[in-house]
Amino acid sequence: MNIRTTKNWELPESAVTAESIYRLRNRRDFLKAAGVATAGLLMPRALFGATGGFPAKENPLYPASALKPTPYELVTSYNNFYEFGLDKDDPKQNAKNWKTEPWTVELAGLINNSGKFDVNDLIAKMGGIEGRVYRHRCVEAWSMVVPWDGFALAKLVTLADPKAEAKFVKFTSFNDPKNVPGQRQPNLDWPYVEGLRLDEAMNELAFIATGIYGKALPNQNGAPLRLVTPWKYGFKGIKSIVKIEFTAKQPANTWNVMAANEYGFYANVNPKVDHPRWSQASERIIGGGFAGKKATLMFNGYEKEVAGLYQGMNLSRYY
Ligand SMILES: Nc1nc2c(c(=O)[nH]1)N[C@H]1C(S)=C(S)[C@@H](COP(=O)(O)O)O[C@H]1N2
Ligand SMILES: [Mo]
Repeated sequence: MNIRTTKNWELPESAVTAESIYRLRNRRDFLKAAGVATAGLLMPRALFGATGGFPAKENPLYPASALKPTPYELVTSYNNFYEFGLDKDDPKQNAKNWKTEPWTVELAGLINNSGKFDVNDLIAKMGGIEGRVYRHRCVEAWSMVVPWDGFALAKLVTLADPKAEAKFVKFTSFNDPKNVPGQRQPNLDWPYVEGLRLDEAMNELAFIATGIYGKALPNQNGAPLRLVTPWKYGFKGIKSIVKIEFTAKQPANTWNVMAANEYGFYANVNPKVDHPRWSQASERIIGGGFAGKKATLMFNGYEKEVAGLYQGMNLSRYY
């Protein structure tokens, strides 16, 4: 983000697939895959709902009818994932053959139920997955709308069963420099880490995504599971999580370590608190063309759900 500017913040119109076309094609792919499966060939497990819980039922509180999702092609080709390169189209290319199955997530720290969980077992323990369409606002002043699949982070916190001393949740991404080219570069401190206050983690909006558009997360979007906190800037949404730890003290977060005057711990979307090098008052809508700009909303439009978490806090100081 403060390393260099991206060379292509917009893709050519030809790269955009209308959502209706996407849906049709997706259904056809699915039927084709199901046919192949009965023939006994090996297919990704997540396609069948045998694991992963697909297809997910849309949560009526966050429906696609309220926010128009950004086309699948853009959500999966315009990415920030510095482990796989600095340009927006690098992760799709460079993460293509990276192995994310099987995958284990460790629950640790100040909890009663610590241990290592296979991601598919974890999803089953969560009671499966649901669909939620959320706004996504990057600190770089662009935005998308993403139809996620996954489960409420609050459910995972409940499973972990925090002790009274636990006040924060720390998330850690994988460390795999052998297979991940960006981790052989010192662009950021690896592994990528993030954190939330425990009450933020318990908020109804905080979500662990395991899919988008009704199928498993592509690697470039943080397979097999990543955090989604739609009222915060995108960098809080740590990808490809291997460890979730409950702590008494506020954990470090990677972009804050990189440039503390530019990226805070809270990272709440706030049109009135500018980044030192650019305004946060408005945002470019990815896929919106030249006219695609809009005013940024307080807490990214989720004020009703989260404002109570920050009552009495100075949001310019705690940016
Ligand atoms: N591990 C890891 N997680 C990460 C990042 C990263 O570089 N590495 N980038 C963050 C940023 S800045 C954003 S905007 C979102 C982008 O998510 P998306 O590519 O699915 O839109 O992922 C976040 N999570
Ligand atoms: Mo971001």
